[in-house]
Formats: sequence, C-alpha cells, structure tokens
Amino acid sequence: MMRIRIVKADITAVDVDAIVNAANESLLGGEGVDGAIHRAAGPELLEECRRLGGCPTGEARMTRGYNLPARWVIHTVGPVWQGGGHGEDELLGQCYRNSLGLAAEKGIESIAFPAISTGVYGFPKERATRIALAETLRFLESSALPREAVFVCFSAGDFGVYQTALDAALGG
Ligand code: AR6
Repeated sequence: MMRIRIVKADITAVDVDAIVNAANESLLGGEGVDGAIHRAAGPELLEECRRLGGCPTGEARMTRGYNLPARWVIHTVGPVWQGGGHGEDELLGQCYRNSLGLAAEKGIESIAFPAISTGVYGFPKERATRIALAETLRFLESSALPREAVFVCFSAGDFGVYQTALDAALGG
C-alpha cells in the first residue's frame, strides 16, 4: 500500500491528524507557512508555543492545532541554506526524522509536511525534496505509524518537483 501522497494545497486546510510547521528557533511565528498556520490556528497557538521556550534546528515539538482542521501541529526548525557545507542536508533530514518520530510516539496516523526550509530559508528545492522523500520512505519502512505522510505543495511547480522525485525514489 502506498503510504505517501503528494497534494497541491494550503496546509492549513489539510485534514490530517498533524500538520508540520516550518518554524524558527523561537517558535514565536514568522512569515510563510508559519505565519499562515498561526493565523489559521488562532492566538492560543502562540500562547502554547511561548511555553515551549524555543526549539533547536533539526528538532521538533508538538502543540494542539486549535482552530485548524488538524488536531496537532508539529513544529520543526529547518536549517538556513548557507551553501551546503554547513550540515544543511543532515539537519533537514533530522527535521523529517524527528517529526515522524514524535508523530509515531504520540499515536498519530496521518501527518502533512510543507517543503521545510525551501522558502525564506533558501534550501534548493530539488535537493530538499530528495531528502524529504528519502527520510520519510526510510522511516515508514520500519514504523507502522504514521500510517500516511502527505507532502503539501504550495505551487504547481513544487508539485511537479515532488512527483518527479517520488518516481525517482521508488524507481531507483
Ligand atoms: N501551505 C503550504 N505550504 C506553504 C504555505 C501554506 N499555507 N505557505 C508557504 N508554503 P517558508 P522556511 C510553502 O518560507 O523556508 C518563517 O518566517 C512555501 O512555498 O514558510 O522553512 C519561519 O518563522 C515553501 O515551499 O519556510 C522561519 O523564520 C515552504 O512552505 C522561516 O520562515 C516553506 O517556506 C522558515 O523558512
């Protein structure tokens, strides 16, 4: 059974148990998907995030989803792209592993990811997509939970990048 799905959507509207937020180390909100998630969830999300006291790059923290369709938000902090020689690939991989690990531990069945680090943080898209899919496929092989991982693309272009990368990952 295929446990990975790629959709073109706004992640704040996706109906899964948990959506992942591409946050920053403060966990106090920002632009991009982070801003959209905080707006859609409502001010209680920021209140809960304040109590977490931040999150180092590569790690993940969970909160409730408040007004979102998703019951939970997993906040992870992707690396800022600095040319590729500063451990960016490994840190991005950790974001996916730690988010999936937290989801499994909490009994989450379905999880949706944005393209972490590929907006404000400048990580090259194809490279980030390969890492996202490879880490997720590897994790799902050895864990029954989450049952399903959804990759949410914000543009038609990103959707194409994910489709091509998934075909390559499954074919090769
Ligand atoms: N639904 C799905 N994907 C989205 C949405 C949305 N509503 N909005 C944007 N994206 P970014 P980063 C895509 O910049 O690069 C914030 O200020 C977007 O097209 O949101 O990890 C944080 O506070 C891109 O493909 O996150 C941090 O400071 C992807 O989400 C910083 O930005 C990620 O882009 C994190 O930067």
